[in-house]
Amino acid sequence: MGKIENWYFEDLQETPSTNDSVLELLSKCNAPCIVCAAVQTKGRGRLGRKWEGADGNLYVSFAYQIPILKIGHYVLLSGLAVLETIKTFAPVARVEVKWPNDVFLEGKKVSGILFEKGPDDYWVMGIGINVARTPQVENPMYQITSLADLNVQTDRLKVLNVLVKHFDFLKMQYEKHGFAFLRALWLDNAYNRGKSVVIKQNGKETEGILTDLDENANLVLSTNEGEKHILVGDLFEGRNE
Ligand code: BT5
Repeated sequence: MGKIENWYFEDLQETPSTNDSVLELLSKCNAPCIVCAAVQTKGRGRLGRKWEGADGNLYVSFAYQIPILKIGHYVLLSGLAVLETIKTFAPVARVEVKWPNDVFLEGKKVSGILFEKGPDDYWVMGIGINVARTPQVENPMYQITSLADLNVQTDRLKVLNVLVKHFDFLKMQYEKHGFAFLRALWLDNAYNRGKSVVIKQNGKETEGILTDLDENANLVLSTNEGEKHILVGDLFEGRNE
């Protein structure tokens, strides 16, 4: 077992899902830890969806303690850490956070994040970043890209080291300045802010202008029926541009 900054760390050859492997490491070290893998065979997304891999991409999971009432804040924080990481490697590209915590590069999905509950106060934050290849995905929900598509030459472990630094820094800033700091940074970098969006959830659609985030990190939409606060769902571009 190695270390990255203050995190215990393991890099595996292959695993079904790093979100499961990090729980095994946590049971051994009983402290915040990170597991990544060169190959992930059964990567998962939200709601039972699949996360597709390709050679050279990053699959990584962090296990750390989060107070239950702050989960929404950490969901945003994780997306911002990935956003800053992608910006480090692609400084002139358009990089945005798409609610709740996808990261888009030039309008296409480059990263997805999955939070799952661990033991006690621990949560698992699983992050996939398309580094070296754009994987084949059947009927993707959004267009997909990778750092390699922008001719960025790097490797998954370099990306991971930068990601850990950004995550640690943002977490420290959040602990010092509170949610207002995250909210401002998130809104400055939000995909489709001020534009029409559709949130799909369980076959239900809500359309409105993406205006804000509330204190609990819910999305605030301005709709024909007034302001709506959205807790979960998938965000798509709206029809009334
Ligand atoms: C996510 O789910 O975007 C969360 C993905 C989290 C993956 C990481 S990898 C490390 C850790 N271990 C795991 O097992 N998981 C985490 P969701 O918002 O539900 O989006 C899933 C959808 O994104 C799929 O249905 C596809 O349409 C699309 N997709 C699948 N693979 C993709 C990829 N590599 N790049 C971009 N989009 C992808």
